[in-house]
This record gives sequence, structure tokens and C-alpha cells, in this order.
Amino acid sequence: MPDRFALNKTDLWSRRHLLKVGLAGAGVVGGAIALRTMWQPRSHSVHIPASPDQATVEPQGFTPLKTLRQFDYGTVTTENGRTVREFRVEAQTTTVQLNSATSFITWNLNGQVPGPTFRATEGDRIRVIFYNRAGHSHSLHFHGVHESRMDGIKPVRNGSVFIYEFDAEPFGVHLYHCHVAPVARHIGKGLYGMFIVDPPTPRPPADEMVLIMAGYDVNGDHKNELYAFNGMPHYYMKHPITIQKDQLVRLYVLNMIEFDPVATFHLHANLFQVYRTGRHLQPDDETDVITMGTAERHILEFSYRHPGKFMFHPHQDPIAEAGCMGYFNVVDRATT
Ligand SMILES: [Cu+2]
Repeated sequence: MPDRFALNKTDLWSRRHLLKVGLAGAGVVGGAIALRTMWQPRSHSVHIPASPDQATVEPQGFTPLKTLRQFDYGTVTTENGRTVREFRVEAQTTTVQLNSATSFITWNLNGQVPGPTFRATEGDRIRVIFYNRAGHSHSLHFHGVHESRMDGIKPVRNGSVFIYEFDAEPFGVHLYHCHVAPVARHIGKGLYGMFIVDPPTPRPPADEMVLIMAGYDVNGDHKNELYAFNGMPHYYMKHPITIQKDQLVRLYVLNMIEFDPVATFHLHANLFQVYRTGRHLQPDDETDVITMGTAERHILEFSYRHPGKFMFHPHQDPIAEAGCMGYFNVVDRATT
């Protein structure tokens, strides 16, 4: 991207400034035809059981439930007959209380760790307007296929904007993260998220959810002292994820743990179909433990025959016991 897109203004979101850099005509600020589709559920034919636990908002200001079932489809416009999805994200610095004894300064997108789950269909044009207000240089490096200048390895200075634009390809489960060195530190402080590219023919309806595993090095010793699914240690132990008996669950799972070479994902009392990197429409494997290196991700599909509470966690048990562990609460529809 040319340097003219690197700005140093405080009101960069204003239409006036976007016009100045010549982006309004390209649909950057949207228009009458723009359709905001943030947080839409993927399918209306799926029953998501209500759960009193899931209404809980953690006092520290962000909640893992935002990551679990919310997908950001961007602001949709059509340019030259083609779907363009525009996402606006702001890098911020936010202090989060990870537990009663540990507060932690995160670097994050839009005040949430993990960042929003961007979602598109293969072939869409993606435009990510990245405004860095976090106080340090950061960047957004997307996995997937794109040209070199969109690869996100060039730091974006604090107070500047960079616009990443590329095609959503290939379909599958991808991710994005800051690529400023030391990368483990920038990821460990929260600058990462999932990027889902749906196949042109959608997958069958399912209760879709995102679980991202990550670690927190809270004392700077290059080891993780705490771990979490979707940002908050032990959250889904205290707030089990309610799911419907006999209904297909489609889990988009990502290992974003730095410093530990691998983590597994294990599901209790069940097996799941594995779609490696989400790259195929037929499962590659069926198991109950899958091993993932850092940045590996898959689609896992399963349903439960029996009601009750069932754990999920990495089988590296110290990782699980330091916060990366949770429950599914399987309920009959009649009881919800
Ligand atoms: Cu960074």
C-alpha cells in the first residue's frame, strides 16, 4: 500500500479525511447501499439454547462470549459487481483483570481479546482499515493468499492508519495477528484473531462457535503463567457453554499459544470430525484429541447424545489447569 495511506491525524475515521486520501470513492466510508452485517448469526435454523450464565459480563470490560458466537461480516458494498467487505479495527491498549490477583496490559483490537472474528465468502474483496492507537507500532498479518505489500509485516506507527486489501481465499479457517517483533510478545499481549472464509456453497446449518486458545506471560519470563479460551482464564468453567442435545456443533478452533510448542484440543465423552484448516468439505479424520502447533486451526464437528456437563481442554494438563479449560452443558430442547 502506498505511504499516502499512512496518516497522522487524530480524526482519521471522519469522511473528510477518508475523502482526502481518496478512499471514499472506493467505498471505504460506505454509502446508501452499504449493509452492516456485524454479528449476524450464520443460520436461523439452528437452536441456540438460552443460558443465564451466558448473560454474564465480566467486570473487566470484555467478555469471551463476544468471541464465542459473534462473527463480523463487515460493512458490505458492491463494487464492479463484486462483494466488498470492509472492516474497521482500532489497536488499543487496555488493562484487563485476568483473575483476582493478576491485572494485565493487553494490546488488542477494538477493546477485545481475541480480536473480532472476520468472516467472508471465498472470492469476496476484503478491506481492513487498521487504525493504530495502541501506543506502539503494530501490524495485521493475515494468513491466506495475498500479494506481498498486503502481508502485514511492515509496522504501522502509533497514530497511523493502514488499509489492507486482498481477496478472501482460499476458503478455510485462517487467522490474523500482529507481526511486529518480538512477535510472541505482540501476540501474547492480545493482537490476534480468527479469519473465516466460507466456501462458495455454505456448509450445512450448525451451532457455530469459535474457541481460541492462548497464553499469558504475565511476568515477562517468556513462559506462560495463565492460559485461556477466548481471552479469559477459567471463564467457561464458571460459565459453561450451553448446547443442544443431538444438534450439530461446528467449532472453529485455533491454537494461538506462544512459548509452548504444541497444545492439543480434547473433548470429553465424544469424538469429533476434523476438517483440517477448514480446507475441505469432507472430514479428514475422526478423533477426540487433535494436536496443534502455534497458529494451527481446524473445524471440529460433533453432537452430543447425552445431556450433562462435558469438559473440553488441551491434554497438556498444566495448560488446562492454568485456565484453558471449559464445559459444554448439553441440554434437551424441552428443558430450554
Ligand atoms: Cu503488535
